[in-house]
Amino acid sequence: MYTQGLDQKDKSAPKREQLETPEQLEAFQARIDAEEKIEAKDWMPEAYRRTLIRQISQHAHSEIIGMQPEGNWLTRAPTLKRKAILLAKIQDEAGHGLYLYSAGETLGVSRDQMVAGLLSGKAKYSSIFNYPTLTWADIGAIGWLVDGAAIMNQIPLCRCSYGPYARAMVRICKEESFHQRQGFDILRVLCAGTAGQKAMAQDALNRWWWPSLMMFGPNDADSKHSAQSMAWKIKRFSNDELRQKFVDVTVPQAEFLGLQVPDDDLVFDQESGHYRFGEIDWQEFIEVIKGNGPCNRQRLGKRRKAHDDGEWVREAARAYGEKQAAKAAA
Ligand code: FAQ
Repeated sequence: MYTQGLDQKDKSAPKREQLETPEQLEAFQARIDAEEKIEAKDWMPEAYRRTLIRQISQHAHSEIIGMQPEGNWLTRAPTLKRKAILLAKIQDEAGHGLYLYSAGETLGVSRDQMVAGLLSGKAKYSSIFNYPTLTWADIGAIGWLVDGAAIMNQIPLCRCSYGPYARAMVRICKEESFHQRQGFDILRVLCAGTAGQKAMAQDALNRWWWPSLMMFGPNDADSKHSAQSMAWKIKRFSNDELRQKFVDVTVPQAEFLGLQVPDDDLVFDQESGHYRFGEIDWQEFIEVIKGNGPCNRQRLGKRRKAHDDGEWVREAARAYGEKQAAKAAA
């Protein structure tokens, strides 16, 4: 059904790659090393283009699927004000998805192809959005931890070597920063409330802490794309470096809230100035990205239904386009 996947485009890629000369590759790397931005019409190695399409489309899909866990609480937000804020945040995420699909399109892949990759299950989206939002405190935890982790990863992407992606990230990061604060504020209020409210906040932290650390991807030793992506300055920091920065910033915030980070091995190392933390359950991470997380089927099922329900809109737009074209030709 969803057949216009990314891989169709990729079939011709090795042929184009074979035409690349060492001089072209060297000149390209020299531009990267000189911190020049690569723009859509510039020459680029096919593997660079493919890496960007993979990362940008996965990033866009994450923003779109990421609307679902929070959407679950729109009708049950505790006050009108919280509801209005949550609605605005979720709309921002949709906007991020759209800027990112546009950035992806500059690399010669259509939005339809990228969306088909998501709907067919071929393209990944962030593991974090396959966990359920069981209580209102989960909405606080998503803003504080998930948007917090997203910012940590995305601020360096504002300096990504590919211009259209880097520029899209500037606005996205400003909005994510507001999202992070609104999440922290939800938890701040709950933590200053009744014992039951504080317990709800603690329970949310217990469930979201480890999946948030997984957002940064596998450990550096197991990250198959990191070395090349860093050489091309798509990524500026490794997965483990960003995860460490996130832990260092977030643990004092948990302490401020009076919450306990669910990690018995967590300890501040005076010498390095960093927190040391326990081992991530990588088996859980692998299962989630293989499609076996608690909500994977529900998330993709809902997205496919939304896509199918929207078919009449696409059909109407096509018919209108044809009418306009016929009129112009007459
Ligand atoms: N989930 O070699 P690496 C947000 C995959 S946006 C699923 O280390 P790379 C906003 C990876 O794709 C959150 N898959 O890969 C929001 C690769 O598989 P592949 C999304 C993961 O690309 C908030 C394989 O594992 N942010 O939260 C994950 O160098 C609230 C090997 O990994 C971005 O996408 C994972 N967590 O580094 C929205 C940021 N981690 O493709 C709504 C841009 C790794 O070979 C509500 N992306 N994999 O089949 C990146 O920075 C990078 O792509 C990484 C992964 C760091 C995610």
